[in-house]
Amino acid sequence: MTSEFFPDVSPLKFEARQSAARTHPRQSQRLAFHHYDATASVEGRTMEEHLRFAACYWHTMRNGLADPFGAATAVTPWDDGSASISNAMRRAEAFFEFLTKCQIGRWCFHDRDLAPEGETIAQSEKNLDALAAHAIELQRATGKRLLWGTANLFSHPRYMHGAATSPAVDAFLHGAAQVRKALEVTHMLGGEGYVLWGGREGYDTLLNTDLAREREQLARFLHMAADHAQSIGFRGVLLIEPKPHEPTTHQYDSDSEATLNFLREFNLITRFKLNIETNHATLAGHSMEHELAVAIAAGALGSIDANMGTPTLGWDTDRFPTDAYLTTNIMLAILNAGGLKKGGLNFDAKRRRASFEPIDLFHAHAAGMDAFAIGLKAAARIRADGRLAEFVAARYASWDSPIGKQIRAGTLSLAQCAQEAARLAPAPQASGRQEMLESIVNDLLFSDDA
Ligand code: XUL
Ligand code: CO
Repeated sequence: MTSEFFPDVSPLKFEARQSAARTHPRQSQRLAFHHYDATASVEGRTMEEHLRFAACYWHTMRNGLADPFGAATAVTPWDDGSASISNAMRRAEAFFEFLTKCQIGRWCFHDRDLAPEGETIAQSEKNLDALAAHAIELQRATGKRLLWGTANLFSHPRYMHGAATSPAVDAFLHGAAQVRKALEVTHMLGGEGYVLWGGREGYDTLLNTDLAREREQLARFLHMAADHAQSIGFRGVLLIEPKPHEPTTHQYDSDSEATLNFLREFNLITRFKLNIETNHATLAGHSMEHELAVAIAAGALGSIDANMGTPTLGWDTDRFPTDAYLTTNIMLAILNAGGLKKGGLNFDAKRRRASFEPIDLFHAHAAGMDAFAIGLKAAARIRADGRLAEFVAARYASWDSPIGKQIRAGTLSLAQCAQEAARLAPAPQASGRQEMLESIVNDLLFSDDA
């Protein structure tokens, strides 16, 4: 890389909290990690190996921070605002410098954030090829890896009625062209996964919608995408990212359970895993823990889009995940499930509109990374302490009795269960002890040796 895009930012390092405070007394928070120590070991693996952080190209490089009431505010000296290839290349260089200085090992992109859309499909593909060639050089130079790629099938007006689920076959065809190319570019860049987020794959009103037909179209599209991935030798994970609504009134892959049901119904369950996003869980009226638990129970957790919503607002605010309870719950679920495997923690998150300076990109990601490091350490303490797991095991102990085992094995009929019930002596109920368990989590989260 020739020029420096963030000259005021030195590569971020891990610093113990006290030393940071002493060295920089006038700054409320120096730009450094206070919890994320990439090489520190937790449960026998480094934090870097556990957390597999990724930054997303769309929010980091392409989100000017406009909102429905006001214009973009983000200061981006590396971007001349044009749709030229040279501008797109410079942006990519700035992004890889950002990844390097922020110790983020992975990245994610949509075809259209990386390269400008052309007048024709051929021109768009040529533009993407040019940027992919540049990105592979930048990956080589910096050692960064692609977590996943995806295609934007929701911004262009041609997708106003959906892509795969559009009533117009042309939109389906155009979407197919984009996904084919985005899959190939993802493969070329060594992507560990490929995501399909059905931005407009749903309906705004049932008055104009044939829901059964649209769900079949979506399933056909997903089979085609999976077939193509296989035919080009792509070994990464194919991921669906559930979201209930916004921009549509209802999206067909609305939450983990609905998506798993859809995948099973259309014989796609062995081909796709889920990319679970916190703010999408919130919009679906679920906790992130719930969405993760459902995916994990089905053996279908693929990856995570790490952000958080604003519960008092009804939108996908995509805030950086700085809530230590949230990150603790997420990391507890991940550790219990045996780790992220080929997935990662992708910050699908954007700064608030008023956090407009380039340095805020670093503050925001560092805040998210530190929050996940806090969560990882707390989750490991909860597991080492063992009280939560013991409590859950004890709560189900009656299922390990001979009769419990028989029911689980499927060898008892309902009538036999009824006979057993008649013989039961009255047994005391056991408390669920929710508040006690919540207090144990608090104790471990805020323990002095944290
Ligand atoms: C939108 C969203 C997308 C996907 C990728 O809410 O999360 O950015 O992650 O298309
Ligand atoms: Co997302």
